[in-house]
Amino acid sequence: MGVAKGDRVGIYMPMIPEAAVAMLACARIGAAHTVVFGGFSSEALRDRLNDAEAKVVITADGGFRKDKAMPLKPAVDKALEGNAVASVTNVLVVQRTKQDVDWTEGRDVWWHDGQPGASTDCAAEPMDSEDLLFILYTSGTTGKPKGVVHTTGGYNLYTHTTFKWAFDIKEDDVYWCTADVGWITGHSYIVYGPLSNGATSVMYEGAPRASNPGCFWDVVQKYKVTIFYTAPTAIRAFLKMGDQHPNARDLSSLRILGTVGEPINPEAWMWYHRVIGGEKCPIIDTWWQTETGGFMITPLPGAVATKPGSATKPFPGILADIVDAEGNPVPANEGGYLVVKHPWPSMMRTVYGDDARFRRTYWEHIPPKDGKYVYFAGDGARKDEDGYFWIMGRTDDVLNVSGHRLGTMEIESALVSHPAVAEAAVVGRKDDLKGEDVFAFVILEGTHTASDELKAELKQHVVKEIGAIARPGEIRFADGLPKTRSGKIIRRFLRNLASGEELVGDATTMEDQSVLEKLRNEA
Ligand code: 7RM
Repeated sequence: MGVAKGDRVGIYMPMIPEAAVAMLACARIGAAHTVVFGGFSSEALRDRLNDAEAKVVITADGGFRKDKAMPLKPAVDKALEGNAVASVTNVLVVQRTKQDVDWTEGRDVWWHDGQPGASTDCAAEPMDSEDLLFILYTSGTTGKPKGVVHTTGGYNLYTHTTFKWAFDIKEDDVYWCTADVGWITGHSYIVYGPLSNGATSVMYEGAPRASNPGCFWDVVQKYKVTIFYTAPTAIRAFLKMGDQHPNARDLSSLRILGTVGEPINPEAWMWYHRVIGGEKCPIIDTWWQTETGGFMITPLPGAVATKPGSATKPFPGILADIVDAEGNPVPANEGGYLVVKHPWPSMMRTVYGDDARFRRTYWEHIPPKDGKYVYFAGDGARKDEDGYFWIMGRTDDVLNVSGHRLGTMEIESALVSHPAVAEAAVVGRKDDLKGEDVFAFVILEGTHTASDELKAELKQHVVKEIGAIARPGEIRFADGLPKTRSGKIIRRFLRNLASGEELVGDATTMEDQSVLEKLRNEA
């Protein structure tokens, strides 16, 4: 298809081995992949393909998701409709579900038609260590996702080393990470880290669900998984489903457990340790980000004593600290901003096509000290008297729903793109299962009236614009939003209202005091 070094390739696939094959095929010929999570909508896919100016899209007819065959190819067709992504010349399609698909002659190619006759030899393209390896889009504080840029040498070095040390990988281990390849965890700890170590790795196209509450434990038993890496939201879901499911399986092969994506509550940690790990497996709570490429704060199993709920200490070579808004280190047990004070191999290099945004977002939030800039992660945290890090969550307008990052602005722009919506403000509300749930305050355009039907329609609209992961759990119609005199929405109050708490803080800076009363009465 003429893809060469420096080109970009979009990947929109289910969790099948061909997804990893596609990523590594790009890497081998020097093309950058940009994987878009299969749960994202055609609109979200179109924006990312356009931003990356992808030349080819690799997809599948569909994939299996929670007992259903979910179509993927139609979303690609829709994203590309009317030449909406002018850079795309071809679509390569893996047959997975055998669903009917529309076909654009000359553009679309079946994987199984393209493969026969192709040479099995393909020399690796020589790359500079700083050449682009991939772009992965992630949510930030504006409506437009950031294309996080990772490069060849540093990223591979760091994912290789962190995987080797934090999972203590051995020749006969069977490792399983339950993430999707559409997220950074799938990139670093399903594809690059494990495979560069020659690890035996399980890839699973499935998700915990009520219809099959033992599915994960069946996989562990069947393949004698020794190292298991998942997210707190999944652990909480299993905890709720009951001990009988894991107890009915042989999980004795497990020796190390890991978690990632959000802070793990001590209750879930203890359950994971007791019921899944049989009280014999160390748990590595790994704090890191799309931007950091690999683990930043994590215990090394057996070497660093754990505390339930703490990611413990920085990985060797990582200089992390907690500082105040001026960049001064804060005393033990005081909350502050989590920063990294020294470069590391797999740090993101820039926001694709937007160096200014890279500088602004990560390097200018905390002022430099003695001319030294620090990397600001967007998280709040504290360090205890033993130097252990406790991550407290995002300090910016980023939500963490079931371990998935979503920008409040992204969801707000999706809502406002509906003709009935004049203004929207989105906040997170604490949720036992998902960690956080999307709560939207919506002001309607004059001619539209509030109704349950409209609420349902708006939720569906967000699903269409972004994807099911962004569907608001609750929408509340409002006449006005709490704003400062300069017009900034006071999100703190909205968060209080969403969770039914008392308002915290000073309301006197508000322009219109009656707004809050009204919002409270709506509940
Ligand atoms: C790997 C990943 C990053 C954000 C990050 C945090 C949160 C991730 C942990 C965590 C507490 C953890 N990349 N986060 N891991 N919070 N403890 N072990 O999730 O780019 O999608 O999200 O996730 O807020 O900034 S991500």
